[in-house]
Amino acid sequence: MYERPHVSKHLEFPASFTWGSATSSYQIEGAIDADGRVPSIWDTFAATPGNVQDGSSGAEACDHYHRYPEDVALMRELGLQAYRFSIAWPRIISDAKGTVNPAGLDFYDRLVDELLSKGIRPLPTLYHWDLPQYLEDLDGWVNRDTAYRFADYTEAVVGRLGDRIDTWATLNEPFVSANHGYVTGEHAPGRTSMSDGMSASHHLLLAHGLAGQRIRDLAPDADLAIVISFTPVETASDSEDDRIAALHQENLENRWYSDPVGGLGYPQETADFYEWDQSEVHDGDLDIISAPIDLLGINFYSRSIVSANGAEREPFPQNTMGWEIHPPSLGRLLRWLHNRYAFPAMMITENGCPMPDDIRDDERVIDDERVAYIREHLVEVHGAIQDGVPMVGYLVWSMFDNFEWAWGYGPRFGIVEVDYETQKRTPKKSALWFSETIANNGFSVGEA
Ligand code: IFM
Repeated sequence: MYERPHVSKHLEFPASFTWGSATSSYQIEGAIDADGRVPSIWDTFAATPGNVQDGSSGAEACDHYHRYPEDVALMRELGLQAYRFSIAWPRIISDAKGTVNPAGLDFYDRLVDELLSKGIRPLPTLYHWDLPQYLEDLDGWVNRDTAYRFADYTEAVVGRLGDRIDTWATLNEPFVSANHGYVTGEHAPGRTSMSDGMSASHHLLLAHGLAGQRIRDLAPDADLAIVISFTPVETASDSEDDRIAALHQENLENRWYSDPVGGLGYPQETADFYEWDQSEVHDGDLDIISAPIDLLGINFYSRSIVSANGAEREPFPQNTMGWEIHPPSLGRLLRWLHNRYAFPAMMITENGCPMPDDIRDDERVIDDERVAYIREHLVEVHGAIQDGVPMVGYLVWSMFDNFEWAWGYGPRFGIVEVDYETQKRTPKKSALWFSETIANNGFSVGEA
């Protein structure tokens, strides 16, 4: 068991610290045929039996597309200061020719206005895995042209919303897009080729860089961000084989994206190990990718313990998806990121956990384990801030229970329970705790 850090009783966060929650388009919106939306790779993937554990899809999800006023009102009630959502590319660009769908933009226009009218800062991410199917039909992220299509899509969105957005995030977790989508096949589009995964990773990063240029041109006052997932890797033993396995896992999962964005290029030993000749990397690409960002979004859930013969886990507590709960890894990660890259600011753009949620009083889920998870991770964020790490906010994943990709609706990450039969939203105990934490800009250690 890790030892809980010894901390003073009340943890106060900086006055400018931003508290909020996060979601993504395909996981909550539903309304997949509304107002000219075209199919995404997730509609196609989920329609194939066996791809999603419970056979479900995001077709209805939380019906947020229609219920957003009620959802924003609940955010306001809880006192959230920011809301991170993603924009669905298939709602905005209808075909490979680049036809813009104004009705799709209208939805996000309404959502942004609704948030602003309630004093909530909109934090959009431009790509959270729902690639239009027509682009996958042209080879998806393996096709360099997709990066340029992403920049055009970005231009359409920033052109419409740019007057009200202070921070744009380009991609969410490019590692998962490239790895799960093109290497392991566990996510859409379900392809299984290491070399396709390498191409996809580079084109995703290129897309980030090209979109960043459009954002800088169209919204020069806005901050530019990318959201990267980090799962710190530890080696299962000191053996040479385990050490090498851990090194490549660490490079692939954690440095593959942040190193090029931070100006360090791709981790060469791992590129060599996978015999990636980098022929996709054209002259100038790495400069485009490493153009300065203002904010690094960090998604953190767990760590990995890696051995040459497959991951070995120690018996630490795990969430319902089998991910180890290990808050100290977050504190270490934040210090490491700051030392390695010194990005001007960093924000936790996702952190949370699926729990059984099987204890309730008459009204709500009593999710003390989720409260403990969030609190212990916030202790780590607070500790990093004390050490000078420029952490500017924390967004809990997720605002709502929602469609957890290949797991379907089984895992529940929300601080707000969603009854998928009735679409009723009920804040869990964690939502009330989070609300109080926001109101106090901190919390006392030891309370639950
Ligand atoms: O639900 C996902 C989210 O879409 C991206 N980050 C991890 C979450 C939990 O798996």
